[in-house]
Amino acid sequence: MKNYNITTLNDFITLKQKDFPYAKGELSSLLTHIGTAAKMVNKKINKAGLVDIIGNSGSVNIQGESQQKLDVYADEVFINALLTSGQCCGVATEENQSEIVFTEPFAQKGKYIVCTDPLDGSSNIDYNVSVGSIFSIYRRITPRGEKVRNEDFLQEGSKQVAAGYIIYGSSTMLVYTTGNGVNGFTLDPSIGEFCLSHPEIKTPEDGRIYSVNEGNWVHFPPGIKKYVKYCQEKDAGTLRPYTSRYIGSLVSDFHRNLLKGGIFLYPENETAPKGKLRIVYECNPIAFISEQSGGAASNGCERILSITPSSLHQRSPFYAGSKNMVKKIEEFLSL
Ligand code: P6P
Repeated sequence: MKNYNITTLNDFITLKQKDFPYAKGELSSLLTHIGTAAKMVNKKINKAGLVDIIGNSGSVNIQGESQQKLDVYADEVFINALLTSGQCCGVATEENQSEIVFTEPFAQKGKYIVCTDPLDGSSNIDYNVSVGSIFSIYRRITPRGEKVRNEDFLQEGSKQVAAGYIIYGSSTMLVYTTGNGVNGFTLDPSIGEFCLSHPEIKTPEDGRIYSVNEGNWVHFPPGIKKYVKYCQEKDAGTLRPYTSRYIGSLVSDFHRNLLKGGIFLYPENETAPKGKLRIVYECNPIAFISEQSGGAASNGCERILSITPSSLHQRSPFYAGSKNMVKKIEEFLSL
């Protein structure tokens, strides 16, 4: 008898809920709704180019970046799914200046807040380059039943209860952690389910890939210039010279390195003096995944998850991936 044992995302979420004796299914319900939103966004992305959904929407987000139509769509889909779950009392997203405060009484009772980049790398969509959605979940710190407040979204990254991303690539995958390891699910379009395909992902402690936009070379800090040169030198005793791989889409670059081993770098530079990536909905969730898979994530001198952000869209230099490669960057930056 052929073994058809498929573990869907919802099966897995329910199964893993048993790891938390006090769990009442609230986080499970929230994660399930995120999975549904991911399927809806995936459906639209797969049609991009065939229907009038690519291109920019003519509006700009709070970053001053022109919003792609899919950015706006993804933002609306995730916000609506989080509201509908009844477990989330508010959302911080890349597309909105301030946090979205849910005013519906059922939502204000929600135990969790979510920070999300609903469609990261969206400038790549028109050229059919993989993009992703990123999410980060915290328990609220303000009393349930009240309106969520800004401080709920500015917690230290180590307080995350769950984090994950969806990568809309050659296949669509959802990768997430609740603090007990990292698991990956691949969408089977024929049954419309995310199915467990990458159980207990462990990232190699060393890798042969470095991912950085070398076009910013002139602006790199001296320690990063030295590290990139170090990656390119031949050294029989190590894996060097490394291979350079950079897609310009955080989720895609990080996901490849997570599975194969490698390091992603986004240093500060002249155009982005504090770095480009945002702590709350890019660095923290990716850092949580990285650490939970045995990797590391740093701003060059401290653990990303130890930072307490002071604003929703605060940026940071960001180095994430194989543990020994992150350590090496910190060494070069300390010289
Ligand atoms: P650059 C996409 O716009 C993004 O936010 C990340 O997905 C990606 O890693 C980075 O910016 C790419 O930035 O400056 O190299 O184009």
